[in-house]
Amino acid sequence: MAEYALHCFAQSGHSYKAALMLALCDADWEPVFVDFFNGEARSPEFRAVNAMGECPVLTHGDLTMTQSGVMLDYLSKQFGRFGPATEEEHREILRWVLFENHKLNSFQGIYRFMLQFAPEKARNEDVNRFLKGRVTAALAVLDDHLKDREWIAADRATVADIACSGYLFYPREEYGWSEDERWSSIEAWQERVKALPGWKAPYDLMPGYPLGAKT
Ligand SMILES: N[C@@H](CCC(=O)N[C@@H](CS)C(=O)NCC(=O)O)C(=O)O
Repeated sequence: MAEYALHCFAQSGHSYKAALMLALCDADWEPVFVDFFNGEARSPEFRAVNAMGECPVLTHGDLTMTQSGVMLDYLSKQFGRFGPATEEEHREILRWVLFENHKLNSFQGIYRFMLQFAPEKARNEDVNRFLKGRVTAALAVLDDHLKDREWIAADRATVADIACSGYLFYPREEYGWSEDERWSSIEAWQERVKALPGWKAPYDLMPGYPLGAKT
């Protein structure tokens, strides 16, 4: 049995943040597949693990954690990696973790879900246009922030970079972006993230891709 277990599924960008952190820290961890698209996250068994009914869930010994930001904070302390060096950095990291959770990854996740996975009868062009607008606005904020800096919250990679990675390393096609919808500073930053030792793409870290596959 591995030291850390992460309840997750391949299409979950929120889970990817924790999975990526574990990979970058070279942790002894294993994914526990959650059959999200068949309703497992709504089952009483899963609610007993996470009353919020969300992935990811991280277990470490007797400890069970939910919310990716909490996991990143915990793991940064466990491994002494990607954390803040000063109180100011701590505030800056927290600022970006809150932003990604509320404005970036929340809308990116829902937008992609509506495009790729929602049942036909739930799909709605107006809703998609609204979601795309929210995602685009959040990406513009991040892109502008990265215009003249290498990393999001410090002079090196921190959990803010890992948190913002959530949905950004899924294939572009999944969002239906056209070729001219580009964010050059984000894309340059993505190359730096990819160069971190141990980096892997979401579908190489978590089970359930392609849809229907468990491993
Ligand atoms: N704020 C949470 C968001 C987690 C989240 O929304 N996870 C999705 C999967 S990617 C989920 O389980 N959604 C279920 C739902 O919203 O009912 C975090 O950062 O961990």
